[in-house]
Amino acid sequence: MITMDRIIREGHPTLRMKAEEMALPLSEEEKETARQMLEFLKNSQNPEIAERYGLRPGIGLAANQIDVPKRMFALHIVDEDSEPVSFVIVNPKIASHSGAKAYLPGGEGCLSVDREVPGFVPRYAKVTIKGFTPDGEPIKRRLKGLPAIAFQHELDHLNGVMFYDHIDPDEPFRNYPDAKPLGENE
Ligand code: SB7
Ligand code: NI
Repeated sequence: MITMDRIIREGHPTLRMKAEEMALPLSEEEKETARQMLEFLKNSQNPEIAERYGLRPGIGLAANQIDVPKRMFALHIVDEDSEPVSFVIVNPKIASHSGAKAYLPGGEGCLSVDREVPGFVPRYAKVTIKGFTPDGEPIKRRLKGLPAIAFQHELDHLNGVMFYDHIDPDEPFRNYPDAKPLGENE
C-alpha cells in the first residue's frame, strides 16, 4: 500500500516536470499503480487506517506525487449533492469551463507540501472534463464545487504546477472580481 514515505515533497524535480501521456489501455503494472493511488485516498480518509499508518487525509493524488511522471490522477470526494466523485483518470483534459471562478476560502493544501501556504487560489467554478479509465474507456463529466477545484489542482500537478504558483505573493487574499468563495456560486 502507498504510505506518506512514497509521496515526494516540494524540491523534488519530478513535481516540476510535465508528466507524459499514457498509452491505453494501461499496462498491468500501471493499472496496479492506479488502483493503489485510489486506495491511498480511501485509506487516508478512514480515521482508523489513517491513524495507524500516519496518513494525511487527501482528496486527490497525482501520479507524479509518487514519482511516476505519467498523466493520471485519482480523486475521491463527495460532491455537494452527496454524490461520490471517485475515480482514476488517465490523460485528463478540461474540454470546457465556466467564465466564473471559485476558490476555497481557507486556501489549498498539498500532500507534497509540508507547510501551510496561505492565500486564495482562483480556479474555474465549473469544468467539463474528459479522459480515460485505466481500461481505456472514455470519461466525460461535469464537475463543480470542490471536485472541480480538486480536478484542477491535480491537473496542475501533471503540468508541474503547484497550487501556490497561483497565489498573489504581494496580496495572498486579494479580491478576484470574477471569483467567489466556494459555497457562494450559482
Ligand atoms: C485542496 C486540497 C487538494 C486539492 C484542492 C484543494 C488536494 C490535496 C492533496 N493533494 O496534494 C493532491 O495533489
Ligand atoms: Ni497536491
